Amino acid sequence: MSLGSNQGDRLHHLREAVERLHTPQVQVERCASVYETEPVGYDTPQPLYLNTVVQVWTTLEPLALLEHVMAVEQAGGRVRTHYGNPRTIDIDIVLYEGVQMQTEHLTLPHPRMHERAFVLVPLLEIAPDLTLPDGTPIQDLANQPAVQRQKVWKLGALWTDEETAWREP
Ligand code: PH2
Ligand code: MG
Ligand code: MG
Repeated sequence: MSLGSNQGDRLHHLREAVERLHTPQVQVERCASVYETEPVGYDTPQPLYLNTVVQVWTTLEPLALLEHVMAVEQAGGRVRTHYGNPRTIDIDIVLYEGVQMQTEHLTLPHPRMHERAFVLVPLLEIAPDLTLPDGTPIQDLANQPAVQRQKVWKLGALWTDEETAWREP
C-alpha cells in the first residue's frame, strides 16, 4: 500500500495510519522509509507530500481490504472534496499479490503506479525484486526517464527501533 499526506502534521498522519491499518486481519510486515516528494499530476500548486509504502499480510480479500483502508482514511481526518485539495492521509492499495482486477471501486494493480516515483522508489526499497502481475519488474518502471525526473527525497525511517514495538503481537 502507498500512503501519502500533504496537509498538517504529515509524519503524524502517516504513522497514525500505519498503526490503524495494523489489525488481526491486516498485519503490517514492512515499512519503507519516509520520502518527501514533489506533487505529481496536478495542474494547481500543491504542498509537498510525505509518502511511504507498506507491505501487509492479510486475510481480507481486496474489496474488504479497501473498506478497511477507507475507514483508516476517515479516522485520519480524510475529507473527500475535489481532486487537488491537500489531504491529511491518502492510502492506496497498489498491488495485491498477483491480482489483476478492475471494478468501480478498485483497480489492481493501481492504474497510475507505473508512472509515480513516490510509489516506485519506496516500493523498491522494501521489495527490490517485485514485478507486476504481467512480469514487468518494478525496477524497469522506476528507470523510465519520466519517473527519474520526479523529485523524491529520502528522509528516514517511519519509526525508530524502540517505537516499532507496537508491531509485536
Ligand atoms: N497522490 C496523488 C497525486 N499526486 N503526488 C505525490 N508526490 N504524492 C502523492 O501521494 C500523490 C501525488 C493522488 O492520490
Ligand atoms: Mg492516491
Ligand atoms: Mg486514494
